[in-house]
Amino acid sequence: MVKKRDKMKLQHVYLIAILFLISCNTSEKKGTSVSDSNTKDSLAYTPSEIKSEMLRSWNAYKTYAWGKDVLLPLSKSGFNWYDQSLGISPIDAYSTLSVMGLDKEAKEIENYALSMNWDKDVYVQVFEVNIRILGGLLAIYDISKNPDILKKAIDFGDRLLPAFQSPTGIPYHSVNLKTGLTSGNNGKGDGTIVNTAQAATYLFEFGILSYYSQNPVYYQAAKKASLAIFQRKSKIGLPGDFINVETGEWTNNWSYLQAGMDSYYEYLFKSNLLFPDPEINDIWEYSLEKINQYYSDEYEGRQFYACVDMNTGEIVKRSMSLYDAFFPAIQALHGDLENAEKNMATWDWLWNKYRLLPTRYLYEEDKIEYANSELNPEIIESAYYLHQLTGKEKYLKMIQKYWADIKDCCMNETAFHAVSDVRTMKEKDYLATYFYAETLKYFYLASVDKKEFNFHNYVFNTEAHPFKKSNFDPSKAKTYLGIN
Ligand code: DMJ
Repeated sequence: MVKKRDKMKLQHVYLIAILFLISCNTSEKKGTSVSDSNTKDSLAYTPSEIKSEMLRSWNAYKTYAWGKDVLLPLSKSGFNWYDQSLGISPIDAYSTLSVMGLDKEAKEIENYALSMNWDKDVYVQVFEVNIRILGGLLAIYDISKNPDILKKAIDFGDRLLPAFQSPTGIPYHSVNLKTGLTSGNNGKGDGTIVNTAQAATYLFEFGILSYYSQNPVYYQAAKKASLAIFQRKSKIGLPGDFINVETGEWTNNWSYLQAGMDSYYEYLFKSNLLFPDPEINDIWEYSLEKINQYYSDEYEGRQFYACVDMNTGEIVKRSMSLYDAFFPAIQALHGDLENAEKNMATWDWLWNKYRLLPTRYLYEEDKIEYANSELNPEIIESAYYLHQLTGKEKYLKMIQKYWADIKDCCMNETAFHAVSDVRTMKEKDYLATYFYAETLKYFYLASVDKKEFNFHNYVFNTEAHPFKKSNFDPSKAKTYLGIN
């Protein structure tokens, strides 16, 4: 079947050929090609289009999955991560509905969050619920200033704290929200083995929770976990990717930017933007140097970041996962635009190969390792940051292309759906909660005016919940977070 987008492209080719025959000299003189302006015009979208797609997808959740964690858009039903629902989609969706000015829908979620009772006898993944539920609740509070929401966030944070009571201070994989017992299973043991992102992606949300509750206990727990990872770096200065939270021994010695380590690095950088902490900032600066020294891999003229051995720095696998597309955003915000732009060009190249990113791709072998795509946000996030920070039109065009491709492959009568293989675009019955929290938010923000949302005034958590910098006074933060 010829895809809609392919048909559009064919029409453009004919149009361009005709225009070229008629007036090739003129277009050469102007220095802009006809194809450029055609592509731009045909792919441009308006904020109201994204807003109405958000509303349509949100209403689909309400119709078919209300009260469940996730919408299954093909079977038109819902799905819970655990035995009981944690309301993950609604809590994740709030900040996007709110930035879009969909206040009635946002208020509905605020009330829903107030009705949640966290005293649930379920083991939850500490990492996942921290970025989505605690991050989501804090975003609701940051925007609504409803003190009862803050109480809900504190209650939730208190229920995560027992996970950090390990001999190393690194949290166990899972914690029971009711009993505080730790356990769970991530497929590698009994909950004592976690990956580095699960170990140390807490500085940001726990910092905000400490700030608003004026109780350093949360930030201090998060900081202890991040320090525990950093202090166990190898002789050449790299952390590994899996660790035993009780013995502090690495159980795997690979090191990379991909899922499993990504947000450890992200939070070393981002938490400093809200809560300057010299100790964490030094660790970030040190880590960035090591990333550039060891992960950076210029291969066949493109900038990649490889998987390396934490002890030798040797490349063990030339692969990229769609999650590490977050890194150009971090590089750009840090001020390294040169590397950010090179890195972004590589992600865009991979997107153009498949018109979506596969979950993992082996660039040396030119082969897909995991072919599914859950409509993840990272590549859009990075293009958005680069557009904001360089002002270059080409990044907006990339975002417009990503939106056109996502509509083409993955929009259905219900909402949107994931795909199980980017080569065949086979539909998958799942709509990740971060599609609401992140993917649609970045598309929307990329298309609105600075007056509506000024990128420079916010810092986003790893789930794209935006926090206004002016809400946090750095001198108060020192006391509230216990920063020396
Ligand atoms: C999100 O849940 C977060 O961004 C997380 O850090 C990893 N990536 C997913 C979306 O791809």
